[in-house]
Amino acid sequence: MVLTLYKLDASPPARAVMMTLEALGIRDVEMVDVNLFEGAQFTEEYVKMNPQHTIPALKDDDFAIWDSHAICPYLVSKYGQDDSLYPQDPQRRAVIDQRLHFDSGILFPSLRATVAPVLFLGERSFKPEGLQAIKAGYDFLEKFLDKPYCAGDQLSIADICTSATVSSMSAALPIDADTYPNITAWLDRLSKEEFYTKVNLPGLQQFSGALKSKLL
Ligand SMILES: N[C@@H](CCC(=O)N[C@@H](CS)C(=O)NCC(=O)O)C(=O)O
Repeated sequence: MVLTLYKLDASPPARAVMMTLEALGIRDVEMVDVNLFEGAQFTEEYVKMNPQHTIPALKDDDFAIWDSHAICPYLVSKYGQDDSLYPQDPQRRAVIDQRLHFDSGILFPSLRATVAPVLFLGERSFKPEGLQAIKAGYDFLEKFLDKPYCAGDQLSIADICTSATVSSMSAALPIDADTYPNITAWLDRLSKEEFYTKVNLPGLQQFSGALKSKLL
C-alpha cells in the first residue's frame, strides 16, 4: 500500500485524519501540504483527484477519498488492528455515525463560516451570528457529553473528529469551564492521549496563531 495524505496541519479535519493515523499506529504515509493560503487546492491535478477541492484527501494506491468523516472510518476499517475506534456493533456504530454527522453538518460548518472570512477574505473580526452558531454547537455537545466520550464510554473516531473541530472553535470563542464542564473535562481527558498532544496541539497552535494575526 502507498498512502498519501493531502493536508495542512492547521486544518481541523486534516488533524482529525492525522490523529486517527497516529492512534492506529500508521506511520508510513506520505504527507503533502496543500497551501490553501496560496489557492493550491485549485490546481488541475488536485481538483481532478478531489473535485470538491478540500483538504484532507487521502490516496491509497489508486483509490482517492476525501472528507475526514469518510477517511477516518475507512482507515479504521481497512488498517485498524481492531475495531475499537469504530466498532462493528450496529448500535455503537450508529451513535458514532450520528456524532460524525453532527461534526460534519453542524460544528465544522459553523467554524468554517466564522473563521474563513478572517483567514482568507480580509475580515478583521468575527461575525456575531458565527459566534452564535458556535455557541449553539457547544450547547448541543455539552448535552451529548454525559459520558466520558462523545459516543459513550469508549474513545472513538467521533472524539477524534469532534475534538479537532471543537478545540479550533475555542480559538474563536473560548470554552467557559463553568458553562461547559462536560466539554472542558472531555478536552482535558483527550489531552492525556498521545495522538492528541502530538498531532492536534501543534496544528491547533498554528491555526490559532494564523487567526490571531488577522484579527484587529
Ligand atoms: N467536511 C470536510 C471539510 C473540509 C474542509 O472544508 N476543509 C477546508 C480546510 S479546513 C478546505 O479544504 N478549504 C478549502 C476549500 O474548500 O477550497 C472534512 O471533514 O474533510
